[in-house]
Amino acid sequence: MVQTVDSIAAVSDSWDVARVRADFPVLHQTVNGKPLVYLDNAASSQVPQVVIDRGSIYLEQEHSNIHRGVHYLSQRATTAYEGAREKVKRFINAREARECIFVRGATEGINLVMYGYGRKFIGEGDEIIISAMEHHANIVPWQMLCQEKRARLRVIPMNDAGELLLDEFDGLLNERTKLVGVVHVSNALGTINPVKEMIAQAHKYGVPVLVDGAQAAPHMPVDVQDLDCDFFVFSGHKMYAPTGSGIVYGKAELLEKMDPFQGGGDMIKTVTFEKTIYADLPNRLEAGTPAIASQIGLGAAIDYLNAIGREQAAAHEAELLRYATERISAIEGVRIVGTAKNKASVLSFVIDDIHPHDIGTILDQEGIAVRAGHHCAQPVMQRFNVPATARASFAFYNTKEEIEVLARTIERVIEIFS
Ligand code: 7TS
Repeated sequence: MVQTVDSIAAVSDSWDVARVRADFPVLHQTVNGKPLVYLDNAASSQVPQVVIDRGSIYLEQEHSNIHRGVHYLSQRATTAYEGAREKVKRFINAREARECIFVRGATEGINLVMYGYGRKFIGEGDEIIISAMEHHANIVPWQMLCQEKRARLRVIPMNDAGELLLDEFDGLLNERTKLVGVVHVSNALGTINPVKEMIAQAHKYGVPVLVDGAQAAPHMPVDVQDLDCDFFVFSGHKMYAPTGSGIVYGKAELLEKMDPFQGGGDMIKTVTFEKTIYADLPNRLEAGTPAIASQIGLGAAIDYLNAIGREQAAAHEAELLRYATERISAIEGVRIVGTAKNKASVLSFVIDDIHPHDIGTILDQEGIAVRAGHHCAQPVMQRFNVPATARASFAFYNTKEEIEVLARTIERVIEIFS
């Protein structure tokens, strides 16, 4: 039977992790003969049945192109797609749905802002500020822009715990600063940055701020009006939706000033060989046929998160992080990378004399999925003087028992190598 969000009872006071796990078919399998322990949620989280079913409904009953058909199926697909945009609007508390632009993910979102806003409003001698803990997705596009425009990239440093130095940030802001790009939650360290304060700091200089919310949107309530951010991007596949879904939120007045990222169908009012008049928001920034099924899935994932209770989910994840930090940092030879006071859902660690890839491989043999590598944040690795880390990242469906399995397997890894 097809599951709908209405059929999911809200999980109340105490977090019923077994109940929530039952919603995720992928979790119930063995890997290398062991029950899967999925702790790579920062790379991609799993998809609940209700989201899978919503995708199937689209493919079985609604599949057609949006915005252009007068026929029944196209109207149903358009209603579902635009309905998903409304859900996103409420999810991040945007003022208007047209401020939510569908993209393939955070990377495409940041590139959209770079092309549409950066290339138009940032020039020679201007400065862009990012932080020392950005994912490559929030570094490379700005480097490309700086190279093209002869602008300068400046970097907010961090301390040994992985916390940004806000006094240094203040010192970097000046009349040449044209944009700040900062990650809300670091994927490599787990640090939750005080983005609201940073945005207020930047706004004193009239500088717009892009927040990379790829690791924040799945784990904490986000209110773009309260943050007063100018742009906010996230990926659906890290928040229980399919790959190919994601959002750039932008304040309407900024999105309206931007050049289109791509030209093509669905983003125009009229086209002649002499001139094209672009469509209004959001269409002018969404050229071509989008990932309709994926974005509808994002809408269903938002419904799911609302149904299970985002705050209780976040509280459970905070407890998992607390428990994992205490248990794993107590193992001799393990060092946690990223010890900020304010952290979310990510535990990066290294073990003396054992390469993280070896740790990841042995954990995999035991059915445990973690990520080992630089996490697309090589400057973070350089800052902490490690080639890579092993990273366990938690979702609300993980359990303390899984963390115990992880901890015991880490102890075995150390034994094997000693
Ligand atoms: N920003 C942050 C903070 C991220 O963690 C990621 C992906 C991205 C941007 C890019 O997102 P995408 O969906 O466009 O690829 N981070 C990770 C990770 O930590 N492991 O795999 C992907």
